[in-house]
Amino acid sequence: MSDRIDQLREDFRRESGEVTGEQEATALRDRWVGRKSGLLTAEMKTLGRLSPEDRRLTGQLLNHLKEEIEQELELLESRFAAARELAQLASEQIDVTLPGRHLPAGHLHPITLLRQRIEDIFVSMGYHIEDGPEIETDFYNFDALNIPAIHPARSRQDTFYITGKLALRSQTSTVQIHSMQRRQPPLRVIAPGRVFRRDTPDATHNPMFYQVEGLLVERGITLGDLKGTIEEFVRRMFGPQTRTRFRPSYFPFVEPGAEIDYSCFKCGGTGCRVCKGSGWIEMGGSGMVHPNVLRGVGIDPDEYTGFAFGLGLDRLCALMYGLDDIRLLYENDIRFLEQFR
Ligand code: 2NL
Repeated sequence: MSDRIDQLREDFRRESGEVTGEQEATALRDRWVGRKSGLLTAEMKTLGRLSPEDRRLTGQLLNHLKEEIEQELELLESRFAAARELAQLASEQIDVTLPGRHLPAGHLHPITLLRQRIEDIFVSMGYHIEDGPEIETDFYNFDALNIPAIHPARSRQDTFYITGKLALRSQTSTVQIHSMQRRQPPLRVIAPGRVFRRDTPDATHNPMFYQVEGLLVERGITLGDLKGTIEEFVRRMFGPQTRTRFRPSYFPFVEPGAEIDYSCFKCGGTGCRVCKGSGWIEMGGSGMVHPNVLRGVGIDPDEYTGFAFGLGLDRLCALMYGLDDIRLLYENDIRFLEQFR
């Protein structure tokens, strides 16, 4: 009997030595220790036919062989399972040092960047940002602003008319006229937007450009409030050392009116290429809102006073970024725009 068991052992060893893969190992397990038709299982079932003496001895030998076989099968299976795992890991390996894929993302236009900086400063001083139509009646564009019927700004030479009464707005004051009609003072409004004037395009002119206008109407407002507000604005915009200068000027919608200059952000006032040697840069116009303008929107100029100002973004943008031609801002040349990323 023990010869037979030795033979079985030898057979198993030979067969296990020929196994080359996981499936073959499983087949080997079925063939030898499978519950139904395993060779060893069948051998165990013959034990019942033996004498108690032989059964004990043969049983021991068979159990011993079974343990050997189980051990060997487990060894084979774990070896192939480990190999499979390694192969899978190798196939799923990723190189974490590879550079990422570049996702192209957009960015803001330089005029937008500038507009947002200005808006942030005035919002922090309590102003609301307001918007309005780019096509206006001549009431909002001219009459409400105290611009005389014969004023050259009304001419077909200077303004883009659509019909006799409708035109592309030539300043965003139109938005502020709407604001004053809609709401009662106290009022603090910023009106950024596009405006249109019939200019021949050149390095410093474009028939469409961007403006920010501001308007404050409250009780007891004076020219001092205008100067203080503008001084605060230019310091926040160009740095705390920036000085401001007001030159008397005339606009039909204010009285008195003034042009605002600020000390050059490049040279600080000593004179350079940016300020053309003068030390000063023109910012825009301003003044105390004309009583006729207030009356026109139903505000009593004896009860309320206010100031207003307007500044252009295009030339400011060109100065700040060193552009020699404002038309660059509208050509949408990607090589130009990408520099503001
Ligand atoms: C300029 C001139 C200015 C205003 C704009 C204004 C608006 C209202 C009433 C009174 Cl609703 N005034 N705006 C005042 C003075 C000057 O701008 O040269 N802008 C670039």
